[in-house]
Amino acid sequence: MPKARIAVVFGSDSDWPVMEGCIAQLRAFGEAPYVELMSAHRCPQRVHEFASGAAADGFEVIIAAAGLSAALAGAIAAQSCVPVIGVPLANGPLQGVDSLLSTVQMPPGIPVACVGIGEAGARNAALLAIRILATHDQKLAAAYRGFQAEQAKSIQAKNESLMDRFAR
Ligand code: RP5
Repeated sequence: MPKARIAVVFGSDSDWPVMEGCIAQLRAFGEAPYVELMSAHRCPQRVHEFASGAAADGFEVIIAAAGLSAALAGAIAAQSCVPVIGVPLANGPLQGVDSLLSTVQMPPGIPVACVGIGEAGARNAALLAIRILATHDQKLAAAYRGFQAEQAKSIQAKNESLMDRFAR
């Protein structure tokens, strides 16, 4: 089995219903990610081990998702040179605004690429990871162009149907 190039980590099993979509999107491009539950606050030692070994372990992109006071993406970025995509999750009374700000407001010198809150963000994180790998993987780049063409076709079809109903 080829080694995973992408790692998807998240803070709790309660994050799974959203992160399932991220993993499905990666698999749609033939990428089988490494997946692990880890928490910056609840198991910081494991996060340290994972982040400090991530480059040597062959990971090219890390997707890190968490809710509430979301420190996971930042904690990993602080201890690794692998690009980190943070996914803020809406797992609390502030509906993800807390995790969005925690993930996106990194201090200078520790970059995290933060996507939007929740399901759309989780899916975009997968697509961004694919784009990063596609910079040096021609097959993946071609698959991504196919995905974009399909997306454009679907919008065109929806527009046609709208025109049929309202504008013609
Ligand atoms: C965060 O706290 C997790 O990422 C999760 O979104 C949130 C709640 O975790 P649980 O209490 O459901 O385990 O660290």
